[in-house]
Amino acid sequence: MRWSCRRGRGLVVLATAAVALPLTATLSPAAADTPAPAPVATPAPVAAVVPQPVSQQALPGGEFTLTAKTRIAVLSRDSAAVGVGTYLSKLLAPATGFDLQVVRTTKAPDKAVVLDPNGPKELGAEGYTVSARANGIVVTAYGAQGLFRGVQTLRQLLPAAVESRTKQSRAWTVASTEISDSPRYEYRGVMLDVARRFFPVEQVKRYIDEAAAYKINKLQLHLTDDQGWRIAIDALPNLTKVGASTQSGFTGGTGWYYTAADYKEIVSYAASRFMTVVPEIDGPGHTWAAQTSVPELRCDDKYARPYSGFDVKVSLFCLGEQKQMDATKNFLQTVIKAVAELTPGPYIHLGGDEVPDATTSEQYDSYVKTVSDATTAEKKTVMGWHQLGQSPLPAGSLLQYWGEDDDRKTIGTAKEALGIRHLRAGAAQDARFIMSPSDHAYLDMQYDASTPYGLKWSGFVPVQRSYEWDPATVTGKLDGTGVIVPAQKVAGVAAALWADRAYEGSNELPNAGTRWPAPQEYADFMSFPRLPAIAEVGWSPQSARDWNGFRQRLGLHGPRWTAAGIGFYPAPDVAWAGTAGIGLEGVHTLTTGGKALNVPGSSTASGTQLTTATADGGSGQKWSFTRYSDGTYALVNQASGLCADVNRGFTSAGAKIIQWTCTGTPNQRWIVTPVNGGHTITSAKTKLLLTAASTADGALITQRAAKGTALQKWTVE
Ligand code: TNX
Repeated sequence: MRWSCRRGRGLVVLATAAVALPLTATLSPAAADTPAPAPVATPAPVAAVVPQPVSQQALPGGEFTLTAKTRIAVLSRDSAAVGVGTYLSKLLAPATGFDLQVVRTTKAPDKAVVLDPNGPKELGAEGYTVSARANGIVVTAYGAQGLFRGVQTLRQLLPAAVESRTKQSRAWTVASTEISDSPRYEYRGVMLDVARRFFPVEQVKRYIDEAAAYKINKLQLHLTDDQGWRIAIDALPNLTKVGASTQSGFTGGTGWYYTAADYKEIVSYAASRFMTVVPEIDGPGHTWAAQTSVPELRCDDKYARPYSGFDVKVSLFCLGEQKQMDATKNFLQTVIKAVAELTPGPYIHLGGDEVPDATTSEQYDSYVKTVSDATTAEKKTVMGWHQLGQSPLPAGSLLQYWGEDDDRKTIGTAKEALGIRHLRAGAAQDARFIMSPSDHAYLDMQYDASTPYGLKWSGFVPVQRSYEWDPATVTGKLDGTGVIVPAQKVAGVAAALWADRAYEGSNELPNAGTRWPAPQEYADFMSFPRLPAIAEVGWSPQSARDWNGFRQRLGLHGPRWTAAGIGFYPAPDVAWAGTAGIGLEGVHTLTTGGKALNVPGSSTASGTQLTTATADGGSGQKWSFTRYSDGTYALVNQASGLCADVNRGFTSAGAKIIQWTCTGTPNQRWIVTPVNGGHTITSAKTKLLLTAASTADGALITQRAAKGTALQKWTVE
């Protein structure tokens, strides 16, 4: 007896289950202009596993309780399988405070967590079963990789607090359940744009862990672009001396690249999470950084000046002159050889996207031939953006499709988009494909108007959009017909976190006051909850996926991310569990500079300017946050019932913040953004920040341009 989710009428459908499971209610979407009520989620009947397993059955019977004495028993001498046991023990240690012993044995002991890699071959490399009963848990797979995937599921069967990095005093129980699972697609990737924004090794490792928890198994590193070259190549020291000295918005760096040792460390850390690193060396466009370092690549033979800007299509190698073609060939052979030697995985991604419009097809073809020859010479598989499909490719190449609905709409018409024609040309060469449609899988697209970072050229991508698509039909027309890439040629999916606009206020170019979050902070906010959504698109059978079930299962992961310290976006379309994931809905005290946001004298008069004052616990200092469907908040004072308001919607810096009858107009909508150790509170209308004049009692509140100062950082309690 199994339960499963089906598409249709938007309800979680429960088949006859062994125990009565509460049916989760469908929540109606909030009307656009009224504050959305705080979503109420029913507690999960069984643990909410993401990605959704192929089958999951709740069983009667008691719970298993993990204690300090529980052993992790690995039924194998295989070091990779034992390694998964050690990984699990270390994973559980911080929150439980247990140092669980890992034993190798041939017989499953009682009351243990048993890892058995000797399951049937039919499970495949990544399939597994989890059988949890009161007297023990058994994870079975065909090899270590499947065990690792099963361990990620087991982790989600434990209470959310297990993700905490500090010891939590509580019972560690797992309800009786039976799970059987294997992936839809072999390739489930995520790309980090370390070229536009350099991610230090530690932050890459952390991201690997976050992604591996959702069974992502490929990490594409976008290592080269106009704004930076990030991988050391011994024979070409300028690439890191000069080419790595810029990022989008930064100049003068000396260490913004991975040494060979750094890169190896990333590769081996990823491998320990059964994740393959796919290095990307982009060209023939996106190559300005290379041209700052190797003048022979340029028609004028001169070093290009380092570029730290925000544009695309700004560069091309000199393709046409024999002398430069020879230099380019040498360069590519050197680079590809060095990267191939450092990369145990089968793929090298050659980019191929966004060349300047004037590029001829002869130039493009000649580049693709040179670089793909260099790649196959190293016995690596050619991967590239779907534009690469326009040129002849080696057999078995893998193309990454990043088109959007607007391209798909042209399929079969007289004016097919160029991208669609390139896609067709790639499909005609029998290439396999990874699906990264920009309007579903690009993590740098803004969720909604409140998103402080990223772009929206492919439209807003709320969580629902990142979830509701099918890799098998995403290269067809919107009605699902006219599919260009046949289903059997779809190798998987990949999310892509571009980082050319990884700063606050990214709808405009940055200025001196712009806040640049740490790469990890940017990555967390843009990836969670969308990366888990894309992970499920790649893993779970299409028939087992439905948005209404997903938004409730996903909502139960908010507390996990909170416990793990992942700074996620509490997106309004997810049914967050309890209070943990629902953002800031509820009543809060706001403090800055040690003083509380205050209506002087708890006045109920409309037009009273807000101040900060010594905290007194009174209702004049209590603010109820009510979220609108666009992700902004109304801030309602609890003494007056009036809303925080930019006086008459003035757009000038220095305008007063007053209280006024709540109207829901943009000058009463506030974008509340987590910043290190606090929040900024930005007017949705004016994009200026709620700012206290000083730390004095009665300091006046106005709106000011973002300066990153302490009096613009609010603690929300
Ligand atoms: C397009 S689509 C790019 C990147 C940008 C990204 C920003 C593609 C393969 N390339 O160069 O960073 O848009 O959204």
